Amino acid sequence: AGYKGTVEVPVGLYIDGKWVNSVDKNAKTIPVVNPSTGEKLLDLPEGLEADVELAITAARKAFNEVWGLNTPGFKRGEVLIKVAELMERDADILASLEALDNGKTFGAAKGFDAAEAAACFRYYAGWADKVHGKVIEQSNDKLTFTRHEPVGVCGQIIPWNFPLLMFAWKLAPALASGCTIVIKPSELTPLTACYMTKILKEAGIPDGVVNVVNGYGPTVGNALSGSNTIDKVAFTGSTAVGRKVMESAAKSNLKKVTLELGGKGANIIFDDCNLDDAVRYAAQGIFFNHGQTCCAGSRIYVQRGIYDEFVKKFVQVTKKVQVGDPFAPDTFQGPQVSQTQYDRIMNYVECGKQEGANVITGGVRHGKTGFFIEPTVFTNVKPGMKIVEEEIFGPVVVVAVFDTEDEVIAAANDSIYGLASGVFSQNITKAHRVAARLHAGTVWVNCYNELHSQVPFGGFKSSGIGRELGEYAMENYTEIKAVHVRLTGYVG
Ligand code: TXE
Repeated sequence: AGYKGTVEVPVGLYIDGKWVNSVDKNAKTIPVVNPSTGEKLLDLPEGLEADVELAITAARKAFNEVWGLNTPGFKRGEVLIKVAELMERDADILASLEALDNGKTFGAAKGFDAAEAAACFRYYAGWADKVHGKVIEQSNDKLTFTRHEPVGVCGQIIPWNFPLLMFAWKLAPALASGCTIVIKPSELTPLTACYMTKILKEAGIPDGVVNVVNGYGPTVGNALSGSNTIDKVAFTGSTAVGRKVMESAAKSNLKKVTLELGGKGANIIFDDCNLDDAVRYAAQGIFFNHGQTCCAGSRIYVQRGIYDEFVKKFVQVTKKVQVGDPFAPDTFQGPQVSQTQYDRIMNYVECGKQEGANVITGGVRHGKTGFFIEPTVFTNVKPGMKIVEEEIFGPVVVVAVFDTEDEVIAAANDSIYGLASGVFSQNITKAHRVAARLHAGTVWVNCYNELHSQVPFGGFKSSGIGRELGEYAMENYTEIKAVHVRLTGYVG
């Protein structure tokens, strides 16, 4: 599977509509590695702080002169539809780049990442001409209304687990609102963002409206969050870096901040569930995207009555997860994204063994080259273990047993994170009650990992601030101005 032709990918910085290299002589290159082989694909020219400044200047000019309220909403919408159409035209190319760079399977990259990313642009195209304020009735001598204005220039920092989809989640609502953007892809997975610059240009996004500055976090990322001239920063990544982003924002101009951070999803399986469905969703909930998903169901809690049977069936399904070449049609799980992530995950596996948990399948490297890990299931886990508390971000799941609803709610909520959870039960009353009691931004009932552009996504607690997607994301990119108009003379 995969795209068979030849394509040109502009691997540099995209500033003010031009593909350029850094203006800083000290700029070096970023090695971009194919995680399936561990070999270097190319050296990508890095950007530095001076490039961020140029990109911000271009974005400010575009905001003041071209985009924002200079382009009516329906026109912005038309361009976003065009972006979606071109992404659909080039889906094979985008999916192949994603598979090469990130290691996700071509099938998932095309069927999920590229498709959902295009759908996200299409969805926000519909919002672009529906940014409305309100008239607030006061009295006959006064007109009061609100304007929902674009925030301005936005800095956006995205991770490597869904490079193209995160690019879309960030760009689409910001562009629909009328904002202009400087975005930093992850240094590990820059290729789809590089290709997207061609699509943005072809679709008619005016120069300067979107600027892509590739580079590392402490340089380019920090220059965005610490800028005094950027109006808002949106970040997806680790909770540790999210803290830094918020701190830099606070120390600079107090720009608006939205954060989408880590998770440790609790997936609760009651003994009155449809067991076969629960097993399949639980496996998909953790192994989708090789476990590199912030909302992964990485803690499975199973009620005692079905625990043994669940574990038996879950191990059978886990053993059937095909690990291997992302371009092979039957592969479900490719490599982890990098050596660093591979090492991190294997350290957690070792740690789990030392803490006394049992590996009942997996726990070892898959193959000899690349960063592949066998899907891994731990049982005999206890609260307080690192593998129960910390985000592993790999194909590693812990399965625990519970007796009562109160007990499992307490265990599920006993986490610094609150991104997503699952509930499996055929008892509709119980399922709703449990969904309401879980401290999480998303609760899936009798399903897992369902994401739609229309539905908000984000975290309680240390999983983040704000919501992406849906109508809610438009709020992240708009400022509300209250205008009071006195219709009579001076009132003392
Ligand atoms: O993430 P980082 P890493 C979690 C997951 C993973 C762990 C580490 O648990 O194992 O984080 O991954 C940029 N200022 N998630 O270290 O560093 C960086 O260049 C500004 C969960 O790769 O947070 C990249 O573009 N930006 C997560 C982005 O932050 C900085 C997805 C994310 O990388 C920066 C990824 C700085 N000082 C990892 N330092 C999710 N929520 O889905 C780095 N960056």
